[in-house]
Amino acid sequence: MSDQDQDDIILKDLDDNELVQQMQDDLYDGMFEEVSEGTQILLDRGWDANMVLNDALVEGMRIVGIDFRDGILFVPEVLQSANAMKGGMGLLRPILAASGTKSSTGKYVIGTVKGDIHDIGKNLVAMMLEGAGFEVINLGINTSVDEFLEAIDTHEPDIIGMSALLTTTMPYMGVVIEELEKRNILKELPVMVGGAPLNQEFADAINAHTYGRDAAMSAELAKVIMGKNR
Ligand code: B12
Repeated sequence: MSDQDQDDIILKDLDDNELVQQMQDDLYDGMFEEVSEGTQILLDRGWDANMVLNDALVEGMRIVGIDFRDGILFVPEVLQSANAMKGGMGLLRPILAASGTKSSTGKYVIGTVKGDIHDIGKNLVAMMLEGAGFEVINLGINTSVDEFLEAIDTHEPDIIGMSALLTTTMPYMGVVIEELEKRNILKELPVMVGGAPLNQEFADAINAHTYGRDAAMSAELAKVIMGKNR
C-alpha cells in the first residue's frame, strides 16, 4: 500500500470532529495534499463550503499565527502552511463563487498594499465577493498607488479594497486614499479596508468608507454599498 493510500484510509476513517482537528494539524505541518483531501472529504459529507473554510482552514491558520507570533514557527514553515491552505481554498473557490448571482453585483478592485506580501485573507475576501456576484479584479500583493490608480482607470470599479497585515504597511492605505481624494475620485469610489491589525478606528482615521473584519462580513458590506443586499 502506498503512503497516499494509507493517508486516504486514515483521513476517511475519522469522524467529522477528528477530521477537522487533523486538518488543522496538517495545515500546521504544511501538508498540501492532506489538507486538500480533508477539504474534499468534508464537502463529500455534505459540509457547507463556508463551514469547511472557517472551522478547518481559517481556524488552523489562526493557530499557525499564534505560534509564528510566539517564535515557535518561522517564515518557511508558515509559507508551507499558507501553501497548504491554498490547497483547500482551491477546492472551495468554485463552490463559493457558484453560490453567487449570475449577473454582476458590481466591479471590485482589490489588492494588498505596497510593502506587504500577505495575500491569504485578501484572496478569501476576493473569493467571497465572487460568491456574492461581484466581478473581482485582483491586483495581487505589493500594490502601489500607481497600480491602484491604473486599475481604477482601466476597470472603472464600483468599490476598491485594500488589505494590509503589517502595522508598517497599514499607513500606506492612507497614502492611497489621500491620492484618491486629491484627484477627486474618493467621493464617488467607496474604499474598503481590511487585514488583521486594522480596526474601525484606524479605518475612520484614514478616511476609508468601510472596514471589513472578515471575508463573509466584507462581502455583505460590499453588497450593502451596492444597495443590493435584499
Ligand atoms: C501567513 C503569514 C505570513 C506568510 C504570508 C503568506 C501569504 N501568501 O499570505 C509569510 C510567511 C510570507 C509571512 C511573512 C511575513 N510576516 Co506574516 N503572518 C502570517 C500569519 C501567520 C497569517 C496571516 C493570514 O493569512 N491570516 C489568515 C487570514 C484569513 O486572515 P487575514 O489576513 O486577517 O484576513 C481576514 C480579515 O483580516 C479580512 N481582510 C483581509 N484583507 C482584507 C481586505 C479587505 C478589502 C477587506 C474588506 C477585508 C480584509 O478578511 C480576511 C478573511 O476573513 C500572520 C498572523 C496572523 N494571525 O495574522 C502573520 C503576521 C501578519 N506576519 C507578521 C510578520 C512580522 C511577517 C514578516 C515581517 C516576517 C519576517 N520577519 O519576514 C513577513 C512580512 C513580509 C512582507 N513584506 O509582507 C506579523 C505582523 C506583525 C505586525 N505587527 O505587523 C504577524 C501578525 C505575525 C506575528 N504575530 O508576529 N507571513
